[in-house]
Amino acid sequence: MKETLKWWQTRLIYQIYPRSFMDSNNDGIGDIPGIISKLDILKSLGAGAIWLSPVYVSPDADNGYDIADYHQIDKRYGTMADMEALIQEAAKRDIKIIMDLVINHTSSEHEWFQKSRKRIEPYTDYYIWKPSDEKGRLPNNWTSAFQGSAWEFDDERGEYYLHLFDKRQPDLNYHNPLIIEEIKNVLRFWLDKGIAGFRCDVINLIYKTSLEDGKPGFLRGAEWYANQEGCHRILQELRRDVLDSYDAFTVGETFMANLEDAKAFCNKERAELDMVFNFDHLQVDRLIVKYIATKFRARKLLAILAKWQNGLDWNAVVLENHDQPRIVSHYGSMQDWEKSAKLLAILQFTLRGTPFVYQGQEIGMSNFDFTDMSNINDVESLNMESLLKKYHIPARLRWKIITDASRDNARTPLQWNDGRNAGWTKGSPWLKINSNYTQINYKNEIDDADSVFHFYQKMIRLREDDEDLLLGDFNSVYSDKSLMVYKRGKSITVLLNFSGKPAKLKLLEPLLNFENTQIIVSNTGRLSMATEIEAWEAIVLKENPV
Ligand code: TEU
Ligand code: CA
Repeated sequence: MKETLKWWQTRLIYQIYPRSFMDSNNDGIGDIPGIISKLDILKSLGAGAIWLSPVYVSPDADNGYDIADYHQIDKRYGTMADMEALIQEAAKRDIKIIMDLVINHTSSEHEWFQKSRKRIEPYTDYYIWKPSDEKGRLPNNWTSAFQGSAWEFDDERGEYYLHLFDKRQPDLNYHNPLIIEEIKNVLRFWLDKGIAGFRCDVINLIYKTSLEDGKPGFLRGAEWYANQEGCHRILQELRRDVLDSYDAFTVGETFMANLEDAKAFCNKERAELDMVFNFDHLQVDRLIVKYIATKFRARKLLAILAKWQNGLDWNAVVLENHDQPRIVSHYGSMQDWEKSAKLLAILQFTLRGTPFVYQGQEIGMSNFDFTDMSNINDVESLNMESLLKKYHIPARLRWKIITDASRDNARTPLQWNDGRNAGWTKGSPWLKINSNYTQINYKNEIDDADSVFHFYQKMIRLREDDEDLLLGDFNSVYSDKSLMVYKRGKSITVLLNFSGKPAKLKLLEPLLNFENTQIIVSNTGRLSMATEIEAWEAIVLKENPV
């Protein structure tokens, strides 16, 4: 069975946010040589592939997710020679490189946009332009994911253009066949350099079927641009004409896709994407939008996990990325930092699918300890702050809303040691370093055999070696407010207590039989089952072979 799996099913994929990973030349911005200098550590962790967030030329309105040139490396990250060295050095260690493909939009500084606004052919229709009517009204009521209208008026062209994200990120026009050819060239360019595939940014939003008004709601217009038939057709074309010839891997970031949409994107016969990211399980403690908090419930988390685990043949298993809060701050507890970080590792590596670990997750990095708005860089948070101000929301409430949800929580520099600037730079870091770096850092954890880092290392190997963890089906057994139990395949049972209080296992006795099982891993060093599970305890049991 295991032999028939693809490399992207067995390996751990490690996400690097280059800006914050490691600064090699002390200019305060992480860079490619910095990544190369740490490849051995990533190898020892168990990384089989690296997904690199954007390193292309960018004016950084959205930290690289606004690309001004798809064929060049931004100077701050290094040179094309550095990038080629990274691909080679990674290959020497049997680590594959996956690039971030941001093709829903470009930067407004991209040459295509600069020419499009001047109506220079063939760029005139590269973007989605609309004249205003005689009353100067917006073309429709769509809203941007980064607050406000999705339309911006361009004085030079005298028309509005669409931007689903920041106004410095104009959306490309996928009704224009020239765009699809341009994108094919981008794919070929990078695949020819030896990369293994792409993480495709908001890929399910690229095709706008119509520009009619959207229904009332949070993100207005989504019914006309999310998960459209036109998007599926384009993905099939990219796969057939380019990706298949390189046997390239793709994972789609499909924000606003439900299970049915995801099934279509991942269906083998349709040949579109290999897997998709879904984030429903990271919204258990949120109401409608990420800014409105509610109580965490293990019962709800298990229901969502079960739906996706059983609904798709293969999942991308993710607890963190550069847009999400740190998982130990989110679903764990800083009071029980080490135990809860290890519990979350057990959760991640006992689910079915490809695990993605985001830089710093493996040492239990936590949310940023911001002190005021001047610490914040994230364009989404800055736009949110202006919007909240416009509606006269009091400063304290604004602060709470922003610090809880800011994407900068996950973007602070990686904590390498307890020295100055966490050993990350000798210069001045682009974003403040979390002050807990004296405790939480790579150096401490490498030296400590019981650390969160070594626990991740162990879980990564365990998942690769155990056939049921890798391939077994997923079955929910029990859940309540804070306790969750599930099985993988015939032999594995996982018990997790998401709470600072111990819990009785009595209720579970009729459901589970602990006889003839052994504990293969726990975050407390437990040797045998009892009638209670400790606070934040996590246990993996395996049935003995008969
Ligand atoms: O993210 C898209 C996306 O879903 C988030 O930005 C989302 O709107 C936000 O996190 C909700 O709070 C991708 C990238 O991962 C993100 O960093 C980019 O800003 C965005 O696309 C635009 O390229
Ligand atoms: Ca640098």
